Amino acid sequence: MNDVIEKALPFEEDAGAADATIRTDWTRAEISALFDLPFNDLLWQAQKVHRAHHDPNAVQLSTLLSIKTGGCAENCGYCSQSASFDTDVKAEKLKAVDEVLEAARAAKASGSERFCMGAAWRSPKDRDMNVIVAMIEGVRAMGLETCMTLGMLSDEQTERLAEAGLDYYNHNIDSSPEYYEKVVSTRTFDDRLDTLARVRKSGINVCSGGIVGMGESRTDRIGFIHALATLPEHPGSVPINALVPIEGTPLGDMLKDVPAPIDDIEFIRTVAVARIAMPGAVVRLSAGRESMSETTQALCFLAGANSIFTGNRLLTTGNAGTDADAGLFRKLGLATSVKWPRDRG
Ligand code: SAM
Ligand code: DTB
Ligand code: SF4
Repeated sequence: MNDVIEKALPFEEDAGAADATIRTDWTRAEISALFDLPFNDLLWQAQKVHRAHHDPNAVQLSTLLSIKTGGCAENCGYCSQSASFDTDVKAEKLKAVDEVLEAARAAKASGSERFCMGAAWRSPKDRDMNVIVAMIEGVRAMGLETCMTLGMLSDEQTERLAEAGLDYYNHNIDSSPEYYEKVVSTRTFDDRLDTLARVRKSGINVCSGGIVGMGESRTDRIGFIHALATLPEHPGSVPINALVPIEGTPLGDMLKDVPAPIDDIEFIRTVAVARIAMPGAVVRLSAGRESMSETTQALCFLAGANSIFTGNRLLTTGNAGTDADAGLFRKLGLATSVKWPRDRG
């Protein structure tokens, strides 16, 4: 093992139980060395870290609902919902609270533990906040964890979400700081960090991750994990999306003739490195599962992913579907009821 790799590992190579120390002082060289490990060693280290912090045979189910679709003022190059691109998605109004609560009830009945609500906004309007708060309170009252993703937040808006009892706020950094500016020009990487800082300060759990397969390089994937793992606190959950290429978006059009914008093994490596760098986080295998083989998904779970979005839809695109997920979980002997370390005594 070379010096850089050895230094990158937060535990002894042959340790029986991994010393999966939580650190926020990772260097890019250390993250890079993890990516460079032989695949079997990387998965072994990821599995050791995973088992030190999480139930190894449980994967949390979340359900996603678009509460406000399309017409977004931002120009994220991957997104079907930007008003800047000509896609099949039409702009809609903010959904009514009852409709959202109905969907949450169905999600709970199908076994989901977390209900995530997404809006195609640059940032919420203050006039929408009462409706948003009513959605959070209604979903919480059903005993579901709540997550919202509404774009950039002001201090006041963040406080209102915290007072309403919001459990998680999703706000992705999406890629490395360097690649981010190639993908979006209507806001900056620092804008994203500012909202994340507000959320963290308010006590709401941070959910932040990004997208792999946007044409970025390995160096960008290193920068992406490094940026997350060196935040003042690791996000409580880290969604790793595989790009869903959408016709009419700059990235969808650029990558439409590329058979596999991200190699499966490189995707699994990214999940494993996220697991090792952020041992306590719930790593969510998010968009892109519809076109992922069962084998790739199984290897992602082995690499430390322990949450998925279930159901037939994400925000505007299809998803693997509840039946397919139930079949896969049966084959893998996975439980959906997550026992976190604090519950295991
Ligand atoms: N407007 C809010 C925002 O951008 O923060 C919330 C909704 S936005 C759709 C949430 C996240 O979904 C994005 O940050 C991105 O990581 C992911 N996403 C959007 N379109 C995607 C696609 N085509 N493929 C994979 N992930 C995607
Ligand atoms: C996240 O990281 N992935 C989810 C959730 N956060 C909001 C969104 C995935 C969207 C996939 C494309 C679509 O359905 O429009
Ligand atoms: Fe808007 Fe979010 Fe889509 Fe960007 S990712 S265009 S902010 S909905």
